[in-house]
Amino acid sequence: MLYPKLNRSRDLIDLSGVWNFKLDNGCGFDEEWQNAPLKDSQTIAVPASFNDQREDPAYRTHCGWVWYQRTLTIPAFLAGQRIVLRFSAVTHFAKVYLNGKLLCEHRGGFLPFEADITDKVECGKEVLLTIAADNRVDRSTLPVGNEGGTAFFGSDNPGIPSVELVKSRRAPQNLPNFDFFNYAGINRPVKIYTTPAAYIEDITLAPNIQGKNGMVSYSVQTVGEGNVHLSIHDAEGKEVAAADGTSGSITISNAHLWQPGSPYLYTAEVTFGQDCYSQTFGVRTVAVKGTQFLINGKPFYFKGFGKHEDSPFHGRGMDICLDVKDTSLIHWLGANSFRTSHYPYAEEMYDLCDREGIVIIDEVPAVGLGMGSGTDVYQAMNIGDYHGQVIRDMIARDKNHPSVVMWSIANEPDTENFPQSAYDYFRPLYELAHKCDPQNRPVTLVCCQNNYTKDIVTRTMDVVCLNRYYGWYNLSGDLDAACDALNIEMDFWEKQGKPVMFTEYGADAVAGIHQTVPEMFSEEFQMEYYRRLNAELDKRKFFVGEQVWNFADFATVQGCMRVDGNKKGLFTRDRRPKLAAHYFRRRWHQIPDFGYKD
Ligand code: BDP
Repeated sequence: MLYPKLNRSRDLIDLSGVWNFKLDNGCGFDEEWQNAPLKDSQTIAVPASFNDQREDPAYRTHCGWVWYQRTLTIPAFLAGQRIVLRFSAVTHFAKVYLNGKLLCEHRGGFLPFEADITDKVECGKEVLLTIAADNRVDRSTLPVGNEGGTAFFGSDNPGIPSVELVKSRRAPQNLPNFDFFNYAGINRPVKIYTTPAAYIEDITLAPNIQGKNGMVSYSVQTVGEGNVHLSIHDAEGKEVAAADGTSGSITISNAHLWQPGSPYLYTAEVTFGQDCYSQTFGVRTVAVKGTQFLINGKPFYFKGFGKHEDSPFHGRGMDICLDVKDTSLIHWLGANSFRTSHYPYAEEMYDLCDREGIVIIDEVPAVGLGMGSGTDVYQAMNIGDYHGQVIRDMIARDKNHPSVVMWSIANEPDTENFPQSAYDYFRPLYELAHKCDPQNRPVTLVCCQNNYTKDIVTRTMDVVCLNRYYGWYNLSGDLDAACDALNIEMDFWEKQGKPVMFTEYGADAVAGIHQTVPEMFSEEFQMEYYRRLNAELDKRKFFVGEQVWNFADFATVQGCMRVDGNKKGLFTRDRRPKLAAHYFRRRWHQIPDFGYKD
């Protein structure tokens, strides 16, 4: 799916701003709120999560539908163009109405969807746009909610009659089976774009390297009559290759490669009849060979983190200034990568990373699948087809980004209690991800700390990605024991003959708590934890990356294990460095992107 752009054949209207908003207490659809201006509405910023924008506690605890509304007029001079309404993400389920009529629906809160409104609007005439968004998470959504149970890190001791009774009487609640606040609403931009009647629908570019040249397979999907012309421009705007036709292969002589730290971008200028579109791409390859992760044929070492889209006031709302700031901090640290834990991020971040030379592990919102449920979720939940659809949609959206080097098809599913069920569930999804990707990038699944000897899924991935909390959730505070246990597990992985990396490891540190003798929750302990574990990881040749948990402190659901959110950040939520950030800055500037373990 193409990102909406303004160019000589396409107009672009951004609907960001202050909209009307109302929480639905259960009667919105009966009263048909979509038909008329919302009564007693409140103002709300779009894009942004609604949850932290007002002091009403219901904005944090609401469970169900919310309504957004505004009027708009498509300019009269756009008559004759094809007009498309596009949502970059509405969390988690959306119904879109134009003048009260249902235009489209979309399931899933982290990927774009759009609707052709050419025949639904009269240019020059005002229309009423209403979006109903549902923030509920349950066993049919990704991420997964734990209806009837408790939220992640919530706790209710079973068997206490008063507690059980109150729970059964309580109004439905969102009980996320994941450790980040369930920020919802119109989290990403809403835009209108136009194209000529015959238009370019999609562009796919798959680069390869042959000697000094770049070989780019391309295909252009079009609708209507016309001829496709493709012209490749270098970073200075000079044409370096050209071709005609909807698909083929094109050679760039003496190609500049895209690589972390040195992000050279080419642009494919595609024309089709009256339409045109510029798609940037990089010439680079990604492969797994033995225990190495290769970018452009060279062994790459991941230095970075799991992140979240999370910030004060905006919640999970797209914040381009924050994205730029975060990429600056990534460079400041000497890091080179992050994982889009635990959902695909806003498209703008991938563009930025293409330009900044930062590597991304791109993850679907499949988090919370089964952990702690005690039942075989793979049999009980009918979610596999939808999970597959989300993988398809994410790859369709992000396939051209050189920054994306690996797909993650889940975070911490239950792979231990029902190993065969888990394998039967994930194997087809793993194969699907490979099949959908024109660049055939490595595919992984991020595994929870578990009995790794029973887990038969993680070891079948292209890269073994481990979340490990030795010294924190296990062997708490005892770093000697943590290092011992880590080494025992690493001996196991060494025998599997795969590249292994940490996609999470970490310790909470409350900024400002200092100790001469480091204990848990102090900044010193967090730093010491990393220093001790890294010393062990450095001894392992097959170990290809350290992604810490987390880049910055972030908001979570309330719970007795969380004090004002998750405090495992190297930075505070407002991006002030903790001691561990300074430690990693010293460490990572000394670790090269390539050839660290040679
Ligand atoms: C892992 C999860 C991550 C949590 C983290 C933690 O993948 O989402 O935030 O642990 O507990 O279980 O800090």
